[in-house]
Amino acid sequence: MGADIDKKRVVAVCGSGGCGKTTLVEDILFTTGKTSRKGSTDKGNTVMDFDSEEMERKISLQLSVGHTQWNKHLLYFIDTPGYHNFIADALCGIMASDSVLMLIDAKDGSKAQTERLFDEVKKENKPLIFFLNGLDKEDIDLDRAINSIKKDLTEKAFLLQLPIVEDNNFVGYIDILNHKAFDYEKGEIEIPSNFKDAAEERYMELVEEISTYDDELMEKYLEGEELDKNQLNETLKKAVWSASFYPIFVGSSLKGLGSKELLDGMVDLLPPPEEKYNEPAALVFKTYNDPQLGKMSLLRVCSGEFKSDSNYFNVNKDQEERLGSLQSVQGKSLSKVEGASAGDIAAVAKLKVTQTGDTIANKGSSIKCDFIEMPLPFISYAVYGTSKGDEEKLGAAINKVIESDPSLKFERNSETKEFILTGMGAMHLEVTASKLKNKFGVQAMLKLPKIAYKETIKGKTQSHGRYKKQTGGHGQFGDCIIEIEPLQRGGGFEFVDMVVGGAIPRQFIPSVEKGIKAAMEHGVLAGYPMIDIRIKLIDGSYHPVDSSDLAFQMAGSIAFKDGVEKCKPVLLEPIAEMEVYVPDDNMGDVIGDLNSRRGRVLGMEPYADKKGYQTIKVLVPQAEILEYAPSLRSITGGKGFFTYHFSVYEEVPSQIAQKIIEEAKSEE
Ligand SMILES: Nc1nc2c(ncn2[C@@H]2O[C@H](COP(=O)(O)OP(=O)(O)OP(=O)(O)O)[C@@H](O)[C@H]2O)c(=O)[nH]1
Ligand SMILES: [Mg+2]
Repeated sequence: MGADIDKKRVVAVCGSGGCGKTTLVEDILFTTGKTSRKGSTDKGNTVMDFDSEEMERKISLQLSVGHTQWNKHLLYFIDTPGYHNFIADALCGIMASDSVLMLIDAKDGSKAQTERLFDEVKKENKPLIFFLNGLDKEDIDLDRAINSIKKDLTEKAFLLQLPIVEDNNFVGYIDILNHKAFDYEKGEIEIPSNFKDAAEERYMELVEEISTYDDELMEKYLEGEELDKNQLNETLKKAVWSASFYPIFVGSSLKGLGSKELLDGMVDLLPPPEEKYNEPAALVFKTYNDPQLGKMSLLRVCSGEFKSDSNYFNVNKDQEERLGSLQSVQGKSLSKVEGASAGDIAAVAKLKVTQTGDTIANKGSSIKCDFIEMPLPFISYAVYGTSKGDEEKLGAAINKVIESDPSLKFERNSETKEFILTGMGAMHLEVTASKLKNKFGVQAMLKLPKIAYKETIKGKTQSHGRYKKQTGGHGQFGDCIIEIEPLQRGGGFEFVDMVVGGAIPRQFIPSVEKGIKAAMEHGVLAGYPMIDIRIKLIDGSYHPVDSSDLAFQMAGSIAFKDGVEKCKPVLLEPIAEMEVYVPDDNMGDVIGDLNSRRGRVLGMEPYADKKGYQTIKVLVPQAEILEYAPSLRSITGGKGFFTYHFSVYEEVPSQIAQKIIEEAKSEE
């Protein structure tokens, strides 16, 4: 705030779980004098991971914002979570920033989640700098780390710095482009002789690539002429801005090595914000709950200026929205500002209609800042309150949690009557349960959801039902003969009235149907609803005084219950049509695993959105999907993913059906 637009940088800090993002941002805040001691995620005292759930688990669960000044520039950092369970906030962070700082742990190299995030950054066409972190760790294989970036992410990644590691001690780096070496403690040093060849090799490779971005430079390079430093640097910047060339910086955020050079790199090589519109527009990219202030929204101003305490407009909701005090953000600390302009990030409390992803603009505006669909959650658990009181408060509390977590879904399953919480993984749902307890005082229990089994019949029969009661005054009498027969899958329920000659008076025919429908709610095998059945009402009799609606309902119910036992009842289960996306190399194992889950492969084809991946279309019983996600993750090293939707009901194989029936009986 207060800086010229070309002196601002808005950067999302991304990377796989635990690669050191938060530690790096803490080091930057400390190095640039924003904090007086460096926060540590291990000690749970960072500016960025301020939520109690994060401190307890020592991982980032949601994005958070920090800012600092460097070389007269204002830098905003959006520290994002790395674990795939919390990817929604990483995506929101990418959308709110102009460029990305992607951390890679030098020990691990690129991981499945790095690939997932890099794909997203590519889609959005944002410039990106790599930071190879953790070089203080023992036995780092630099080539292996760089090759994993080149192989899994992009060929166009190039080291700008060559780390100097001596006897497992990371002491400095060579500035490859400028042929200079630095010791982090001593400052500039001679290039160590054992690094000269490697540095020269990297230089040639780098310059050859950079010169493809400028004809004049290319000519000079090919002629073997001396290259102008400025021209080289300018072209490097152009290449990075074009989002097709990715420089790699090195360091150790734990030891505080490399941060200053990285800051220089961000200022020099990453683009400033670009004002896209000629009126104020801001993206709300995060909603969270502050213990004191309540609902907080984080705004990334895309263009124009916003003033505190003024009326604006939510474009997505087509409603007015008043912004109270705008605040600058440093983790959880907020401080009031008068306004915010393009490229700034500000927080504002208690917006009425606004949700994550919405655009705030002037009244009547139709501008919508770019945002993306949140990933579809796909792991479901049934959620129960542990007491009656908890049960009552559960829905409202979950909806509060969902407000700050767009990748969570909550709904009631009308078949099983269970409340179903769906998220990105088991850990995501556990964290949600923990938030419910610690923030809203609601004890919730997660269980595997019930499967909406059904029952049907395979045979037909005729059945007679009679209900007769003689009490003191007038009695009850109903009597009917029905035929019960199976319908095709998906046929539902049919009722055919074939009564002739008034054997059952007209007004009681719907009563028989009603009685049968009620009986079908609870099947004879395991109590699941019955479907795909046709009833023909053939005949019956009545009593002029004693017959009633209720008596004919009873007669229908008795006829059905008696008859259905003789119709070879069977159990049906929901089958899902699933699409599984997997790397080519894992195809065999994934298909083997699907077979063991009673899956039937319908077809396979190359996955259009990602090279080296296949799509498997497969029918799988829903019961076998409940715990599929961890299995797929382990087979594919976290790279595989899947989507599914309900397809049809099919008969459960008898051995499995037997178990389900026994379980249902023992529950009763
Ligand atoms: N040796 C070493 N350890 C590091 C380095 N950077 C981070 N760590 C450690 O790695 C662990 C995870 O660090 P974080 O900064 O929380 O990682 P993160 O990327 O923010 O993790 P998530 O946000 O949960 O994805 C902590 O124990 C850090 O102390 C580093 O450069 N060297
Ligand atoms: Mg973190």
